[in-house]
Amino acid sequence: MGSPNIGVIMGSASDLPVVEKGTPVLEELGIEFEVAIASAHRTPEDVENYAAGAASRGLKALIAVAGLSAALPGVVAASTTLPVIGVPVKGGALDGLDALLSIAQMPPGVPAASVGLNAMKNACLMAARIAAVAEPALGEKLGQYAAKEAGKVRASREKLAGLPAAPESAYRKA
Ligand code: RP5
Repeated sequence: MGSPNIGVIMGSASDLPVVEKGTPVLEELGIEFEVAIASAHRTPEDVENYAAGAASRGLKALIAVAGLSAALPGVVAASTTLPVIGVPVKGGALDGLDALLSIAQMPPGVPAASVGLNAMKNACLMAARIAAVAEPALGEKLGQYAAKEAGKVRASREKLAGLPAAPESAYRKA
């Protein structure tokens, strides 16, 4: 067990179901990660300390998961120079639109990337791509992962049986 490369911080334990939908891809890629719970509004000092110390602990990218006003990714981004990927959690009165916009609409000078609502797998893959910049072997694994995903799409065309499906040649360069 090496030291974690990726930190996943969530605003509440209620975000765990979203987190657990994505972290298996980090395990599949063999990436060490850690998970944390800290609220930008209820434990702000914990968030700032976690973010400020993340780089010195060897983390390469942070994924911040939050719903409602979703201040967490922005507060994390304000306390580190590591890349921060925000995951807006679907739910609440506005079904997550508030969280999505809160993450995406950061003020200039404090960048936080955002993926789509509950898109934890993409956040994990983006963090993996960031870590792979310094780790070619991980880039290879990401290539293999993409090839596997492409194979699933191609294999799914068999479901078009009985329908006027496009010929396989249609998917190849003329
Ligand atoms: C956010 O408020 C959390 O990330 C969570 O998505 C939402 C609700 O938090 P709880 O009331 O479930 O603790 O800060």
